[in-house]
Amino acid sequence: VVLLQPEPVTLNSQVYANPKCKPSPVLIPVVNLTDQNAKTQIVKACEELGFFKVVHHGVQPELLTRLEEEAIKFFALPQSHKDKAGPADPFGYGSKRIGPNGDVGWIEYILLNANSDPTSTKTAAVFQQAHASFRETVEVYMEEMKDISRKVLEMVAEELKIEPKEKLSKLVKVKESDSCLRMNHYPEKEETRPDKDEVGFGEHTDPQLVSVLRSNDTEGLQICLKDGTWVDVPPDHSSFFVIVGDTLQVMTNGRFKSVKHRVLTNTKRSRLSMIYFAGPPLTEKIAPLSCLVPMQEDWLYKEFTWSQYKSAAYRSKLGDYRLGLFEKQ
Ligand code: GA4
Repeated sequence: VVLLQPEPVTLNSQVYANPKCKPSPVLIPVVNLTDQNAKTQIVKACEELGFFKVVHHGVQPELLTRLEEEAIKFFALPQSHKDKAGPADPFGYGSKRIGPNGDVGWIEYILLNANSDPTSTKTAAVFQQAHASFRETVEVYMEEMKDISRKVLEMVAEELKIEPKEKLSKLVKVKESDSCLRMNHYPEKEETRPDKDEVGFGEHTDPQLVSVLRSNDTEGLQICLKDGTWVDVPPDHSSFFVIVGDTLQVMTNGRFKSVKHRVLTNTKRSRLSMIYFAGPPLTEKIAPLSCLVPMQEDWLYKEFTWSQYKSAAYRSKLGDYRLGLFEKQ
């Protein structure tokens, strides 16, 4: 893991194309999931950045290509077809509007619940409009993403000596876990506004435990360092990026940081990303882990259920600091 290298390094020539973002000397930590030091590297990255890249993850490249192709086909459907699966409520197809409180972005997306909820008519409509094999590909992909989140959380637990050792991973493994998959399509830039960055997806932290992101080879994702600097994340379509969410920040009592991130679109190529948000069951009580922080007076956060946190999130704007409501004074 190489962090904050003193010498500027060439990350990717595309990175320099974004005028809002200076070339950055920061390298994104890379974790080989099969390496015996992976757990130490993961914890270090979660503490320092709340973000890292995963290689040797074991997911077949064909699956990634297949899902990407199916998603491209969906987004290429006539607008009137896609609109039958929208507006997102929060599941289903959404265009430009993100969440219920007025946030917008240069984006269209599909949001799907991992526990395919038969009552969600919007989810059903997505699959009705899509190619027949889309649902199956999505299901296989979600299983793989659940597995990556489980592995990451098991390694975190091992390194931090969390007891019982399935404490974190079981939250994403159980069938009640409230996880979802988002497919984001950032269309090519309009020729009429060639040098203006559009906000594709505004800055925010993810509310869940961890998110696992995969994109095509198009730039746009940026993360915010602790000092407030935004840095480009060079795209890599064969790897995954893991993002620490608010829930893991709370459970580690702030030792891990949920990383602020955003997507700017300033490109002639469209960006396609899929993100799996690994969340706990709705009724799960979230609080700092007593094996890490035995004295309640040292807890930085009040206890809440995931359901309460989610409701609060859906009352907030994308960029709000949602954890503030649950901090102890
Ligand atoms: C951000 C992370 C995930 O994409 C998401 C988003 C959700 C949505 O788009 O429906 C939210 C956003 C996200 C946080 C604040 C609320 C809820 C939009 C919004 C303004 C699916 C999630 O879980 O929280």
